[in-house]
Amino acid sequence: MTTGIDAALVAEHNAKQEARLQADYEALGGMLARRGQDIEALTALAGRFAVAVPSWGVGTGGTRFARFAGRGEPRNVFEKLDDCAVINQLTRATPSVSPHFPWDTPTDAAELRQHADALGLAFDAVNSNTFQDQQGQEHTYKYGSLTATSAATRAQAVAHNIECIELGRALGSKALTVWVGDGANFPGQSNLRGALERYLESMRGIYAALPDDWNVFIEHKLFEPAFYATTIADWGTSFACATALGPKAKCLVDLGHHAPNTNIEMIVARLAQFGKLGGFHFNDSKYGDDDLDSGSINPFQLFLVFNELADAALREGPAFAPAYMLDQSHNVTDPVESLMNSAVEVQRAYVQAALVDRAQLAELQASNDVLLAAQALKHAFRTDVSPILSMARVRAGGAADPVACYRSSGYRDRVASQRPAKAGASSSGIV
Ligand code: RM4
Ligand code: MN
Ligand code: MN
Repeated sequence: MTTGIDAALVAEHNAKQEARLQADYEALGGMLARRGQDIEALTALAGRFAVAVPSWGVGTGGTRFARFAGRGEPRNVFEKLDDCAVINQLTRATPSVSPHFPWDTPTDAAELRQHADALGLAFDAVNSNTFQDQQGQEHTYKYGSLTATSAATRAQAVAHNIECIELGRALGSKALTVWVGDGANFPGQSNLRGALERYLESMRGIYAALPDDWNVFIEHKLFEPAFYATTIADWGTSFACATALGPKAKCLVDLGHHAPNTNIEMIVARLAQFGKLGGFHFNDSKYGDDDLDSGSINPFQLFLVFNELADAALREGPAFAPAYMLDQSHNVTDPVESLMNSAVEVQRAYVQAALVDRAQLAELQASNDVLLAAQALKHAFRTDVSPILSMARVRAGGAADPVACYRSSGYRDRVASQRPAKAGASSSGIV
């Protein structure tokens, strides 16, 4: 087992940053106090924020053209968890991991859970995979899985999802995320309505296997790998299916799964209003399902999503708790660095949204003061809350500057020597 980063090294890093952080924190605290805001309350809020890390994100990703392997990539789910633990150790914002089966299927689930426990990690939603064939699989998913015209293929896909629920139970998870690439590449290839009817029938089989305290998250995506018509392409279809299935079915919003310029925050508001917002896959995108680092392209959009979430939390009360997960592919950066940075960017949007004076905004909206209402949001978005995020981390035992601390630890060099590259490892694809 790879041990994380030496606590003494983190303490030394924080000691070096202490004077600067204290000065920045006091300056920001003074500025916020003049606006009637309490920095301590915001720091406590930041400390309560958590987003799950995708197990598949700690390996170097790739595209359908190529994959350029990274150094010291985790070779199995245990090593993936070791890397996830480092992300949480330094950010204190990622206490859980979302696993993907069969990529992460352990031979012994109890052993995996023990490993996670020892690292201080829990498991968030489990993900099924019927978008690629696995070795020894009887029926191909080439023409679809939950929507396949072949009943045997559909049954196999349903059985896989039920196995994921069983595994998830053993790991302490409480939700299954279902994303399928099913759809058509040509007009005429598939009966559009028939495919959705088959999807619903398959999902009913999966839904029936959910334990009482579980949810199933339906993840929509506009296109890819189906380029003409994707069966679950949009939030409307996702919402209709979640409604048809029942209260345990909810919608999952992956920020990269929409057409460019889609108003994602409005989708969030709609799903929250009708009680179907299950969770998020955070990432960023310029064109499509780019899986870029959260906040790297459009941080204002991320802020606006959290602005809707803050509004929903106020209206719905403590029962409103969508699952926050990252879903990214790191092709040219160190995945640990990208995931740490991304967790902090999502946390940043969460804290910035809390800066919005909702009562004042409601008044501005009621009096149609368009300019000041827009400025109320911009004002919050422009506030640099970095000292709050750093202080929350340091107080929780994390690092003032996670990437700097990680680099000085030499973790990547250490795992590179412990994890020699696997001969014949995949040269393309997302994992
Ligand atoms: C998909 C989708 C799913 C993820 C796979 C790996 O595009 O975002 O959430 O499980 O990629
Ligand atoms: Mn996703
Ligand atoms: Mn995706």
